[in-house]
Amino acid sequence: KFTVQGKTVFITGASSGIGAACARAFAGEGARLLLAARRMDRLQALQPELLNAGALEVHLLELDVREGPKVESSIAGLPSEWQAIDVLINNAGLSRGLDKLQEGKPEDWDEMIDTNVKGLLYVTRAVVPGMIERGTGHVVNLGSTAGEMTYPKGAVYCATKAAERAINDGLRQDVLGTPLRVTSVDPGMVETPFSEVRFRGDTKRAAQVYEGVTPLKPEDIADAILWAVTRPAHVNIARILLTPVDQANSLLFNRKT
Ligand code: NDP
Ligand code: 8X3
Repeated sequence: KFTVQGKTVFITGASSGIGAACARAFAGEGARLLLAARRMDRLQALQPELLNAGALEVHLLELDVREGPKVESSIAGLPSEWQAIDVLINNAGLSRGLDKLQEGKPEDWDEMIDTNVKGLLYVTRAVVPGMIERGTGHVVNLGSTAGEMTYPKGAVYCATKAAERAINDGLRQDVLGTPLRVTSVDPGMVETPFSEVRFRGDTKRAAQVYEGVTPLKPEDIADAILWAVTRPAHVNIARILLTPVDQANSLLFNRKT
């Protein structure tokens, strides 16, 4: 088994939902946590709990993954003891709106593409060369059932997750011959602030998304990620697709309402 005790785990989007759950899961294994997001107050509020849960050390990084040059300089400028990243969890991401393509807002498209696709690329580009140099590393990317099957009014969000899938598979091919591992974790419906973000704070509309089903919890995704990372060093889990029992794919749900 690959142990994460004392290893440096970099999680983007650690201020909420799945990223925060990953921070808790890896804290419980005694990892050193490098946590990034735009909302530093959220990360600061999480820090004492993570140290109590067993994290060896926690370092916080204010980062907007959309800002390419800043991503590069922030990661290159980390204190030396935080430079050797063992595990990168590319989790930062979002959806904006649920609109027919012909009625969609280009600014929503930009935000999703800039964050979910370009942001993921920028962070990966800044971290992977060091992993190759040190001869160790695991990149975990957050995909989605949305990347497998497009749903109505979701073309652009779904496209970003289809892109994640191609990038995940491409990176695995490009690091072949190194000891690096590359995994995509692709959840279906997970109850997090994701829908509140999608509907720009409309909590009533967000709550409807989860009505009549038992969704996944962020901890379920963190558990799958921790499992993939802790396989023996010669085992690469290429992809994990997980849904609630009430969900068959990105279009088909068992709603009890
Ligand atoms: P949340 O809204 O709870 O968390 C999203 C995280 O991403 C926040 O920590 C946010 O931090 C961060 N983030 C967003 N934009 C940026 C940015 N520009 N720079 C840095 N960080 C950013 O949603 P989830 O936890 O649900 O989502 C996490 C990932 O999981 C996303 O990639 C999402 O697409 C994916 N996913 C979610 C599913 C779900 O049903 N919830 C299902 C499948 C995949 P901050 O705002 O502080 O910067
Ligand atoms: C998030 C799941 O179905 O809301 O990726 O797009 S979905």
